[in-house]
Amino acid sequence: MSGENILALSGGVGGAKLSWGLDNITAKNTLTIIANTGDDFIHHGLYISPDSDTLIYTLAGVNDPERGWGRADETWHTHSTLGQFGIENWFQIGDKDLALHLYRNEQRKKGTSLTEITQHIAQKFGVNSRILPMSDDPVQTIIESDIGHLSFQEYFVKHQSKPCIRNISFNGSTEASISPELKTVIKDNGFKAIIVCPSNPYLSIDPILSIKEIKSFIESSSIPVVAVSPIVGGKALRGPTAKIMHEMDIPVSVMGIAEHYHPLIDGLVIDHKDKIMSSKMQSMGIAVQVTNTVMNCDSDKIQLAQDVVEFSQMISVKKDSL
Ligand code: FO1
Repeated sequence: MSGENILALSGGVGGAKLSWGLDNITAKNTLTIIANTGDDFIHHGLYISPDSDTLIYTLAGVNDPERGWGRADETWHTHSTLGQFGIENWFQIGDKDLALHLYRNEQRKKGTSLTEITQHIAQKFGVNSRILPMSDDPVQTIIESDIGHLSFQEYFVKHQSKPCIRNISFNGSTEASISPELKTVIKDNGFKAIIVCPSNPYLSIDPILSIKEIKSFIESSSIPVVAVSPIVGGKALRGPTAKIMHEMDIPVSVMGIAEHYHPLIDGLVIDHKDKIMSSKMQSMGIAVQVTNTVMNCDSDKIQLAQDVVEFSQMISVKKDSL
C-alpha cells in the first residue's frame, strides 16, 4: 500500500483509531488527515483544538487509550488546583496537555496560523502523516437543544451529551476557507482514496463538509470516497451518535449512515453484524464492504485500515472501467 496518497476526514477518538491504522500501513507523508475544528474553543484563555490534538497524540502513540483523549501517564495537579481556587473546571486539562495548549497560545500570539502550529506540534511528536485543520478560520459547531444553544464542548463535556438535540449548525462555515497548505495538498493531490473515518457524522464529519471548498473537491473528484460506519449493530461504539440519530428521527442503523452520506460516498464499510443490510445499500448505488469494524487493539486498527484501502482500490478499478 505504501506510496499511495490517501486523504482522510476525521474527528477525535474513533477517527483517530482508524487514522492510526492508516498511518501504520502507508509510507511517510502519504496520508493527509483533515481534522474537525468545530469543537475548538477557548478555555482559561487558551485555544484548545481537541480533535487535532487527539489525532497527534494517537499517531504519536502518547495518547491515553482508555479515555481516548489527552496524554497517557498524565497528571492533573493544575486542574485540581484550579478547582481549589473555585475556578470552573468542567473541562479537564492534564499537566502535559496544558504545555501543548500554552505552546499553541504563544504561537498564536506571534500570528502563526492554526495549520502551521498543528504541523509544528505534529513534527515535534514525530508524526509521519500530515494533519491539517479543516480551516484556519473560526467555525463553531452549535447545538440547538432543549436547554438552549450550546457550543460542542458545553454539550459534550459540560452536559455529557444529555440535552436533546433539535438542530446542529456550523457558525462561520459559509465564510471559512481552507488554509494555503490544504489548498496545495488538494491541488497537487494524486489521492487514490478519500476515507471518511468512523467519527460522528453529524458532529465531527459534517463540520468538515460544511467548508464548501472541501465538499466541492470531494464531490467533483473521481477519487473513490469510502466511509466507515460508526454504527455497529444499531449502536454507536462510543459517544452520542446513536442518541443524536434517534433524536433527529434518523434510523439508528448503517442505513441511516448510508442515507446521510449519500450521494457523496461510493462505498460504505460496515461490520459483520450489519451484513443483512448490504443489498439495501447496494440498491442505492453504494458499494459495501463487510468486515470487522470494531477496533479493540492495534491489529484491529491495521486490519480495518487495510480493508478500507483495498476496498477503495476495488471501487477505483470499477470507476475506471466505466
Ligand atoms: N472530553 C471529555 O469528555 N472530558 C474532558 O474533560 C475533556 C478534556 C479534553 C482536553 C483536551 C482535549 O484535547 C480533549 C478533551 N476531551 C475531553 C475530549 C473532547 O472534548 C472530545 O473528545 C472531542 O472534542 C470530540 O471529538
